[in-house]
Amino acid sequence: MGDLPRLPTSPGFWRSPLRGRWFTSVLGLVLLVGITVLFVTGLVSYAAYNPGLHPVNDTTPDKGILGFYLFAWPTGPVWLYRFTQGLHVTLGITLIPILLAKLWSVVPKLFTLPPARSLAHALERISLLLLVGGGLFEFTTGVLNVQLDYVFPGSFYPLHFYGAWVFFAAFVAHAVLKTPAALRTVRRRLREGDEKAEKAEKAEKDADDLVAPDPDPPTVSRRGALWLVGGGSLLLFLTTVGQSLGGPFRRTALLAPHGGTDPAGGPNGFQINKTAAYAGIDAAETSEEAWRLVVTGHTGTVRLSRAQLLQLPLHSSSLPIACVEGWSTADQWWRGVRLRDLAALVGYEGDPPDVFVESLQRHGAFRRAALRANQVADPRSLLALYVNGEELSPDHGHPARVIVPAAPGVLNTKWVARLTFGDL
Ligand SMILES: Nc1nc2c(c(=O)[nH]1)N[C@H]1C(S)=C(S)[C@@H](COP(=O)(O)O)O[C@H]1N2
Ligand SMILES: [Mo]
Repeated sequence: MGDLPRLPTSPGFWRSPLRGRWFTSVLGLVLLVGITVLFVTGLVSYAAYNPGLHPVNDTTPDKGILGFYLFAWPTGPVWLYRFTQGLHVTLGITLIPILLAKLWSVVPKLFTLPPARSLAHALERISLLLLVGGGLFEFTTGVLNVQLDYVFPGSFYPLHFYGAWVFFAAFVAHAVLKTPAALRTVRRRLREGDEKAEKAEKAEKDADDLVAPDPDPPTVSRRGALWLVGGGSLLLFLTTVGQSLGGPFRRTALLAPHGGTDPAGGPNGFQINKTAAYAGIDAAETSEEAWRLVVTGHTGTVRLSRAQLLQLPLHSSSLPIACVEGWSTADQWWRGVRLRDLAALVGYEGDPPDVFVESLQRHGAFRRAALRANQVADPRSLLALYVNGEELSPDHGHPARVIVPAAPGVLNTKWVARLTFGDL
């Protein structure tokens, strides 16, 4: 014996007795379901921006045929984006321990020599690099966007979108190759006295290339290790999900960004994304004397002071704000003028068109947005002047903001200055 193998390329280097097909298969099957849901809800999130409607809505303008699936985002149920994006972010965070445990369980395979035995083997290993690299990239960019307002060079959106396609392509190839064997490994149950099955099991165990040839003594069983990983996931889930449930649960979201210890305690009683100061909104521009809403359509342009707006029929709707970052608010009680009534002021009776919304903000990605005709037509879509029985606070968009059912927060433009109706 004497010399212990020291290099990771030697199988003897890896000594955990936990590694083996069963452990890897259980984690792999959880990821099979989880990552598929992440991919679908991620694509859905991009569609919810209505990127085909206008370039300002499009966070990934060079997507080409990868946008083949885009569809017009509906306005109901009102909690639609709350649900899809809450699921996307909460699930992504919950799966982190599973992903890391899965990578750990197969890490010896990344080091096996020779690097390639054949062309097929070389291709398989390249696809594994895309799988591992793509997975780490998607989880890292996602978490950074949620937690840190992002720190990567370039926009989060295209990186996360293209990364998702690369990752998911490698993931599908991997799943097609590995799922049948993983299912067999997990399902295997021996009937008493079934010699054939016993022999098959023994043969499979001998062929288990994930088992360490020279393992250390166990400190925890494989089942115990799985419980540990699952417990980590559960803990992340419980400290994250409250940000998507809102209301009293918001306080349980210890890991959630924004809002500090009392996220519901802000002005108007719900959380703020960007403040008026951050957006560079000058109080002089929002005053009763200075502010005018400029509404344009095919019959011309109308300028309305806030007092004149208040002369129009006011309506209420209970709608949440749901951010791409995964957090959302419970329904808030908004009051204001229907977008379709404003369209009617400039010549669109009955069948309103799309609208382009611009705010007082001069810089920043979300200072303007386009809304589709179905969003304008919905009677719950408002240019809100009040929320929860009070004037809109400066941070929530005073003097007026858009609120549209089922849409991502990005489309709920604050500090609105101009509405331009017409087909976009
Ligand atoms: N003008 C303007 N409107 C905006 C934004 C912005 O940066 N500028 N952010 C949007 C985003 S991303 C979200 S999630 C919501 C948040 O609304 P709240 O701060 O009132 O909670 O406002 C939206 N409206
Ligand atoms: Mo947002």
